[in-house]
Amino acid sequence: NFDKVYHDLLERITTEGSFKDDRTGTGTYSVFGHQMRFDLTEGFPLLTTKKVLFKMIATELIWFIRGDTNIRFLLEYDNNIWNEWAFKKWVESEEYEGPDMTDFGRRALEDEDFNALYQAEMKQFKERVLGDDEFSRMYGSLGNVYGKQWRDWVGPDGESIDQLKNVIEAIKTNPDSRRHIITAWNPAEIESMALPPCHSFFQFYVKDGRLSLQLYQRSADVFLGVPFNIASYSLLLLMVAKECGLEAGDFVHTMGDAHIYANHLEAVDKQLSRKSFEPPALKINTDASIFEIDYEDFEVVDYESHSYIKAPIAV
Ligand code: UFP
Repeated sequence: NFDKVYHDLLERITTEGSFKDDRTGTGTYSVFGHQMRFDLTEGFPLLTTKKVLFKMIATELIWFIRGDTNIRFLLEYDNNIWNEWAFKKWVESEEYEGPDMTDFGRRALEDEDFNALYQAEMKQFKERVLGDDEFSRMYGSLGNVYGKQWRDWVGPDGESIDQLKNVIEAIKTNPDSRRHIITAWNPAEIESMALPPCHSFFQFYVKDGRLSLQLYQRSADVFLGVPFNIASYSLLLLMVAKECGLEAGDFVHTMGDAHIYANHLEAVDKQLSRKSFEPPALKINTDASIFEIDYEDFEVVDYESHSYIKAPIAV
């Protein structure tokens, strides 16, 4: 049961986790080192004890696969998950002349008047990224985040390395290899990223016609981020398996700092009190290559879930 694997992690952190300060100033309960395993022959691990928005996950993954690092593509699908990071770069830039947005994440939660101001500023920002090419190039871009590293890692002589393409080729021609690795953690470019990669490094493994994938996630916001990360990498595994003519096996999710933000504890209790449903299935209705699959080609079949649970994101 996929939900149980996740609930076990929530329970482990709420019982064993120790309080730890963090970069955002929110405070977390945290454990170091945890592993979950999802057998994709049993279904698609979209959690059912709260509603998880598949569209956000799928459009973000397609964005990574295409090597895109500008939030414009996401905004075109009404996907707002990366907005805060781009917005942060904008309001901290020389060019920004609007009201002071320092610490906007926390202040928007605490101060209604400020929140109204922030919402208006964010709305304008999104409109400009969507409508103004020059502005979008400057401020819609998140720097050298996942898509860039997966598809266009720049080597020591300026050459471009397409990790995703290389790994797919290697899985096809040399399935037993122990080097099927993609890394987004590029130490030379951490400075130029809006957010250093959380899901940093992953490896594929082929056995008996099945492809498995293990992810190392250095930092895991277990309530808000992890349900997305599970579905995202499971979807990637399904896509790569299809591309290579293999069945999908296990998604293995290994975490470093696995934490629950102090202001998510109530939401966690609520989710833990819910009973799970059967997991949905995921269909890819196209024979297009992994590099051309569109959001519209995916179909989530029989997804029954409890309602969405809202919780503040720590920026
Ligand atoms: N985070 C996730 N998953 C993601 C993502 C971010 O859990 O896919 F992009 C969380 C982890 C952490 C915060 O709470 O975002 C990043 O902060 P830091 O860089 O300080 O670890």
